[in-house]
Amino acid sequence: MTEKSISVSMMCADIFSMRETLEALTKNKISYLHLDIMDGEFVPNFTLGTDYCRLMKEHSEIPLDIHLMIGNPEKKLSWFTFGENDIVSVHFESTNHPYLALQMIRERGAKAFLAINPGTSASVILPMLSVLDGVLVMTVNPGFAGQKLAESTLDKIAEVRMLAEQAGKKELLIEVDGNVSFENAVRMSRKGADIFVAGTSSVFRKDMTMDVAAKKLREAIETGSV
Ligand code: S6P
Ligand code: MG
Repeated sequence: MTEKSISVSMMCADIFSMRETLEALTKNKISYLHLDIMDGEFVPNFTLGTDYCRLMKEHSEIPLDIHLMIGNPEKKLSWFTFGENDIVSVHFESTNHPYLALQMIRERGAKAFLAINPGTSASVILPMLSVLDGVLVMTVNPGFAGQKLAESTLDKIAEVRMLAEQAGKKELLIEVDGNVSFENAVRMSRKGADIFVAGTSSVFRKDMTMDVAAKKLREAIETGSV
């Protein structure tokens, strides 16, 4: 089985204490920095951008996990700093050319993930399995932090896992993004998720320190209980 890992949602981090946050994330052995890129069209919000990616690459050793919520990402990939060991996700719903976008990500040595919205069926991954390293199952509507879990997405995690195994692609990674609380992480882990995006529901909670929250989340995903 693949080792389970945590990717922290940087749009939830306090920009005024970024240096301390990056040190704390390294100390807590966080696997990825999840960078939400929005264009105000594909989703109704703006968040992080190209300079933010570049700066994170310059100031942290932690691999990037770039989540592109932008229209026609294949036309804009060259704007972003990423390479080997990084993950880049493009949305199935954001382009007529998801296959091409995934190929372009892999050509740069990064891991290509297909992101699917709560209303998109798991089966859309099938024609793209050969150019995919992972699937990002959105467990809330993309656009905002602090939302409530879309319950139907839990079974979709298991469906993605089943489809990949049936196709002989056991190594396919499944990432979950949205309301990954300690309790929901347990449920997602049991359904077969590998990478957990940690935002205001866990690592950036106001009522506990990052050290405590990261430890609790890791226990939840590894042991399957809270
Ligand atoms: C939402 C975005 C996510 C959020 C994350 C926040 O569009 O893709 O990555 O930042 O879900 O986490 P939480 O725990 O506040 O839902
Ligand atoms: Mg995201």
